[in-house]
Amino acid sequence: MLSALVAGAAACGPEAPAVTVDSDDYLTLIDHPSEETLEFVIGPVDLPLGGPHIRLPMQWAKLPFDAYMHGFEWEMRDGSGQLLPPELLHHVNLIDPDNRELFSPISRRLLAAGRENQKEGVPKVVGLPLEEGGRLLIATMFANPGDADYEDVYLHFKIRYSRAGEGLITPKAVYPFYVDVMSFTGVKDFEVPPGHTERSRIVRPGVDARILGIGGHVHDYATELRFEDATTGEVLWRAEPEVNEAGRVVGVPSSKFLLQLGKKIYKDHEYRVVVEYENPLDVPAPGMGMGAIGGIVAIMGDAEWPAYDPNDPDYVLDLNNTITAPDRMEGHGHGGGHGAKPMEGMDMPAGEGAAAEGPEGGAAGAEGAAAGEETEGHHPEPEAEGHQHGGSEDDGEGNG
Ligand SMILES: [Cu+2]
Repeated sequence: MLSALVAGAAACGPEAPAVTVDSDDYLTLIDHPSEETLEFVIGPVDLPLGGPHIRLPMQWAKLPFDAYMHGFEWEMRDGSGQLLPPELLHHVNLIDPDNRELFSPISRRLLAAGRENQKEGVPKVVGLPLEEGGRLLIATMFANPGDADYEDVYLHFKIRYSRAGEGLITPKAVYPFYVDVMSFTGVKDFEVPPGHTERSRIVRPGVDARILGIGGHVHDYATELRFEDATTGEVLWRAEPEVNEAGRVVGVPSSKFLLQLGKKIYKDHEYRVVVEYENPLDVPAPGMGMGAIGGIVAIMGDAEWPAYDPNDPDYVLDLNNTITAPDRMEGHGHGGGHGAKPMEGMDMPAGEGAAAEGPEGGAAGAEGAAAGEETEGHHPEPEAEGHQHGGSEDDGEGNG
C-alpha cells in the first residue's frame, strides 16, 4: 500500500547549477495516501557517541503530485523501525528551488526543523501549494549529543498534505518567507562589538501580499527586532527577544495578524529589517549577531507569486552555495532554519474570511528551527559546535 518513489538525484532541471548530487543512497520518498502524508526517509548514518555532526550530501526529491502542505512532523528510527532519541537530528531544511523567496530572488526556504519543532501544522483550510514535479532540496544534519552509540539511524520526515482538487474546500494558499539583515547570499551573522550595534537592510517584496504571521531569530544581547515600511515609516512588527535567567536569548515572540486579515505589504514600497544589540561585555559577543524574520503570507488580490529567474546571479550563487557548500549554509542555515520561530499554536478564528488565513506554522522560511544550529548563543545548553557562526555560514538554507 505504500508506493515508494525513489527521489532521483539528477532530477533537477536544466536551469539548475551543474552539480552532481548523490542522493539515491540516502533518500526514499514514500506516499501514505490514507494518512495524507509524504514521508522522506533519510539515512542511514552511524552516530558514535561523541562523534562529529554528520551532514549528508544535499538530497533531491521530486514531488509526485499537486498538493497543499499543512504541516510536518518527524522522528528518528533505526533500520528496524525502533524509535530513537530526537536529539539525533541536528536540523533538516527543505528548499524549493523552483520558487523564489518573497523578498529576494533566491530559492524559497520552505521549512526548517530541528529539536525545537518536531511537529508543526495549520488547519487544512490553509496550505502551502506544492506542485507535481516540483523539486525539493533537503539538507540534513545529524548529531549525537546523547549517551550511547547509535548505528543505522534514519530521519523519517513527514509532510502532511491534502491533494489539490480533493475535498470540499480548496485551501487558501499561503507561502513562507524569510529575510534577514545581511545579504541574500552571504554570511548571515555579523560581529557585535561592545556597546550598541544596529544592522538593517532594505528589501522589496516581489508581490503585494498580506503577512499573516511573523517571527524572528536573533542572538544573545539583541534588544529589538523590527520590520518597518520604509516608504511610509510605519513599524509593522517589533519584538523584544525572550531571555532566560542567565540572560541568554531563548527566542523571539511571534505574532499573527489574522484578525486584521494580515499586514499588507506592497511591491512598490520598501521595507526595512532592523536588529539592535546592546553588548554588555568588553569583548565582541561570542555568538556573533543575527537578525532574521520569517513567517507566512497570502498573496493580495489575484496577483501571482513572481517566477524565479534561473539566471539571476543571486539565485545561481545561492543555489550553488547551498548545494556545493553546505558547510556554509549550515551555520545558520537559514533557510529557514533558524530563525523565525514559526507560529506555534496558531489557531484559526472562527468564521469570517479570516478563517482562511491561518498561517502555516511550520513552514516558513521561518527558519525556525533549524536550529540546530543554534549558536552557542541561543541555546541554554552548551552546544559545542553548533553552528559555527564564525565563519562561513553563508546562508544557506535555511530555511535555515
Ligand atoms: Cu543564528
